Amino acid sequence: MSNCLFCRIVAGEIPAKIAYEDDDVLAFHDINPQAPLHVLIIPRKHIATINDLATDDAELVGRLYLAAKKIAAEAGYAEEGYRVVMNCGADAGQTVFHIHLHLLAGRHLTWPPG
Ligand code: DGP
Repeated sequence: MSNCLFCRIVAGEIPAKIAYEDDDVLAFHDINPQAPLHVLIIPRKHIATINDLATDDAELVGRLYLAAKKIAAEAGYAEEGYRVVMNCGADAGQTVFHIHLHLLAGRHLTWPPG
């Protein structure tokens, strides 16, 4: 989708600091990091929200989590811990409508989130 910010990052039209990539998944550092490590993990394919997921996307979503695990481990946070979260919709704070996992690590994260 040409008007989707994250599709434009996938297309290389907007620069991003890449943390991980494969044929189907792209991960890049958040422009406004909320923790020492804050990476967004997205499918290359445009899916607007969790509400738009299809059964066939199940493996793809699993691969987003495997990418999060890999990035966290390579950054040295496997033992200390990290948070992986996906916002869905305006009330949850979703501002970019292309699904993305937030991977946050490197500080004590409180719960519940605000
Ligand atoms: P959410 O609020 O869950 O939709 O998260 C969207 C995130 O995207 C937010 O943490 C800031 C980040 N973001 C917005 N625009 C850009 C951008 O142009 N580049 C990068 N790297 N991150 C962005």
